[in-house]
Amino acid sequence: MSGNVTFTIIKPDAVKSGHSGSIIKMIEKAGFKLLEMKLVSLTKEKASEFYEVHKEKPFYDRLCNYMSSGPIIVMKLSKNNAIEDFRKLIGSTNPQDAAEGTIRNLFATSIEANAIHGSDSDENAIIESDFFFNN
Ligand code: IDP
Ligand code: MG
Repeated sequence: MSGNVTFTIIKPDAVKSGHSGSIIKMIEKAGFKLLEMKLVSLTKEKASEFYEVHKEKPFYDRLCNYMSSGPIIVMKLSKNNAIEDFRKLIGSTNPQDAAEGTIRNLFATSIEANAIHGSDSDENAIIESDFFFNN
């Protein structure tokens, strides 16, 4: 059982293609409450900072270019068992492996442009939401 808070990003591909409303609707329908929300654009530097844990990965540079390629919507959400339930709602990183009806299954176009981010631990949910909302 995880805690009550998670953090999410509707990524540039999903905002660009007009899927933000449908995604937010799915999030609310799944029982998550919006604690904070805003539309922002990341510089490549800010994107690199956010994804610093992946800096050794071969896809890091492309990922940072992609995440700074257009506006994103960041949200802090609450629900019991938030981390686990949200990861279930979004589906696997690679949309080809994402379960039927998950957000990535419906809206992701590739393993990189996969529509949405979800925190992977209680600790990271706080670090990631503070990155956008507490400074
Ligand atoms: P997650 O978002 O499901 O937690 P992570 O492994 O934390 O997946 O990767 C962070 C993000 O980096 C992914 O959501 C995706 O946008 C991108 N990414 C992950 N693996 C690859 C890859 O093999 N090629 C290109 N981009 C990737
Ligand atoms: Mg991750």
